Amino acid sequence: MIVHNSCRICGERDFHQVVDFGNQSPSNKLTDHINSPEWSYPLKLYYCKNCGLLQLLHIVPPKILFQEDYPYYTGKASKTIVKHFKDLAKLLEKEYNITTSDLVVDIGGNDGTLLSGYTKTNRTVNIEPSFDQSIYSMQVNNVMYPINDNFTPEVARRLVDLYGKAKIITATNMFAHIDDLYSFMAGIVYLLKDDGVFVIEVHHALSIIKDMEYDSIYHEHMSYYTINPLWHLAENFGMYVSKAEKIPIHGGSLRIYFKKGNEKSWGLKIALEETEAGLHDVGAYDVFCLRAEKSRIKLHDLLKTLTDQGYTISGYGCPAKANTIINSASLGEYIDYMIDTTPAKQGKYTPNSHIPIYPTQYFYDHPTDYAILFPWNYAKEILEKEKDYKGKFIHPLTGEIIS
Ligand code: JHZ
Repeated sequence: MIVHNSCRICGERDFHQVVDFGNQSPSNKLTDHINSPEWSYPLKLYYCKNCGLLQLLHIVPPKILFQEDYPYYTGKASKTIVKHFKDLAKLLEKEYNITTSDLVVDIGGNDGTLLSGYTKTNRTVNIEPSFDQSIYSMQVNNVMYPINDNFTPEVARRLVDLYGKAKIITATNMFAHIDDLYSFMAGIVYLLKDDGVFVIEVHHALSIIKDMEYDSIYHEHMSYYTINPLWHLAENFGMYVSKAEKIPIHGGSLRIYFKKGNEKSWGLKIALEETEAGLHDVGAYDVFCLRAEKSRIKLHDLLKTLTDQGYTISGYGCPAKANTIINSASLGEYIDYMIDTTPAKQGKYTPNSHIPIYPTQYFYDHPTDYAILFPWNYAKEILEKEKDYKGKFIHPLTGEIIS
């Protein structure tokens, strides 16, 4: 484990501790057996008082987090996210006039879902550290060049030598996973054409703090972004933010477009909203910490009461964020089982709490009185699909009964 003592973006050392979840196993490290050995690492979130970046300073080696048996498959996660990424590819290829000769790159492209959405070029590159995912992206989603590696300047150089520079580079739901942002951005500058665009999507720290989405805090997410640190980063690399949008995915995310040049960055309206929400003031983080603690106590007490009354409880879906909630609120003993649509998660056990994970059919064959809707970000899709469920869904953050 690496322990930093300075901010990943501005290098300053003045931090405010936001939350401390103690030692936790990484959320996607599902175990094969109930007694498999597990490693835990501190899970603590800090706020940089200089540039405002929310970040973890205790870093689990990326090899452990992303290379070995990474079980998250975008294409299996939800219809909503698949549509989201295919729509993004279509939008980008239209906006940037992509033609057959253009190279498009997705970094941390997972199973290739986003790249499968391009229709104007098939020169697609997926730079993906997980071996299984990169093979899958080629076999199932027709990615032309799967590169099984982490993205570094060296990989960028190799890519340019082999296939030329890229017109579009995307990094969605992986930009928060990068520890060495300076090496990463140097690679982007090298790989991107001068008139190209680099697009990222990250969970917005404003949503995390305002809507108390504390479950987004886990080892994979090393940074939690507001606009200011992204401006800072762009400027350091001769780039600017050419567009900044708030999008609803994952409970509220940012979609940021970076281009080469020294123009003034966009995103002021979002930055003002962040200021109004108090995100430049440590008080907002103390309030967040208290609200998260209350939420955990409320959920714990609800599950205990229901169990004492003889009701049964399952977890509907096993996203990574479920494990932050289960472990930080000590819910393991109240949840009989979890189900998940992802084959790579089925037959395994949740980290630390050791709850078995089954395919969705198990939920129909062994219905519980209550089911915790851990992927609350897909509530609409799930509630539509499960309208015949006789039990009740529980929202894991508010502790409210949904149906
Ligand atoms: P989901 C992901 O996190 C992955 P996760 C990653 N860590 C990241 O950075 C964030 O997104 C932003 C299951 N499910 O997307 C499938 C059902 O079982 O909310 C998935 O395992 N039945 C890279 O893992 C999970 O829920 C269903 O009907 O926290 C959803 O995972 C549906 C709709 C989903 O994010």
